[in-house]
Amino acid sequence: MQKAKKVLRLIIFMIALDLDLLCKYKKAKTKMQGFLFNRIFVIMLTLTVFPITESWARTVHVQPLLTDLNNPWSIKTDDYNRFWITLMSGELVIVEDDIRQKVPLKLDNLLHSGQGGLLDIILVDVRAERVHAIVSYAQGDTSANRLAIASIVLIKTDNIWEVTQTESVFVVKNDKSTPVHYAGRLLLLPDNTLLVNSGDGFDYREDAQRTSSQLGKTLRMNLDGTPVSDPPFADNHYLFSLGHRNAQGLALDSLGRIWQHEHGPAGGDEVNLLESGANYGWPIVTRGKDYSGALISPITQAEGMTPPKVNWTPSIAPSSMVYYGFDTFPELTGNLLIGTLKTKTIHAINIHDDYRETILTLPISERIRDLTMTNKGDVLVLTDGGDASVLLLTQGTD
Ligand SMILES: [Ca+2]
Repeated sequence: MQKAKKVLRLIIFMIALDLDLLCKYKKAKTKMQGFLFNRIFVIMLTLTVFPITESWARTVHVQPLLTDLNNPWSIKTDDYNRFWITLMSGELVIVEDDIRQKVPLKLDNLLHSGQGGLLDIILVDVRAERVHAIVSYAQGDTSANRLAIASIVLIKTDNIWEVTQTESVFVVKNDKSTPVHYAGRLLLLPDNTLLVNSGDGFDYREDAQRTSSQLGKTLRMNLDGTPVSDPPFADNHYLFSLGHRNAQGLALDSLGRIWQHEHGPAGGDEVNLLESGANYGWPIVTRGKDYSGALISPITQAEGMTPPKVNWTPSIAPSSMVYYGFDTFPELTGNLLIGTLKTKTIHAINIHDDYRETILTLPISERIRDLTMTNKGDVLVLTDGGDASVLLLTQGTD
């Protein structure tokens, strides 16, 4: 019976996807037809709810909202119920009233290769027809590239969004020849400064311990890219913390504490409580191994190096994190929600209850690229890859 239900849901989902493709074809013909097909698509998907089987999450429903996203990296929502989704190719997908627009960001010297491309976006100032955002992206070529930060202004005129301003904010000063381990996650702090995860570039892991290098660090700066007035390291005013590998998660909790997660190698994925000036150990202290199986370090703790609050060995490949402060899903209140590429699930970590972990398995097994929340506390999941989707998790009934 369960199997028959699964097959039926899969068939409905496939029909919905086909309808979405048809919708796009029709939309090319006339806007009104596209609008109608979009409506039908949304109604179809509303009927396609997927109950989750875990006991704590028995009332959660998963509803696909958007499909056919080509290698997205980040999703944000705003007070106008719009979605802002970055594509690694350098475009921003803006979804407003079921209409989607793709806006090229005109980033200086964007490198779309390997793990590089347009990465994260944060919305700094949001109005109905004007948005100021900050993005992170890979810049350069495959022999010399780096993480860069840009400020963009988007204006809506006659329902069309356009970039009217793109300015470089910051460029990581150390070039690397590997198009991987950019990290790239951004977080706006309450004091209006910006935190940036800068990766170790894979082949440059020793740099994570060098205060002279900006690789393998959390960086902090003003929104215009100038250094902050209270830097913890005298010799490099952009460093906030060091000893990181490839961090793709940053979140603030209800107490204003900063949480970060990072990919370990084979094992050693971590959640860290970030503090200014602290050293988080990589690559001297790790519970992970090299992909070859070789031990990276026999040391799992050391004086002066802050241990993780949570460690996963084997790896889960954490890609995204939000702090869940809503009570829409009471079981999740006070948890960090962490989306993963490897286990294709959401790991909920209760930071107010001894880091108790709950795993939410989604009925659609996809690598998760990013997470965010709606204003009502529903959870939005952005999947990974060339045919990615946005899934809406809502509270249903038993
Ligand atoms: Ca560590």
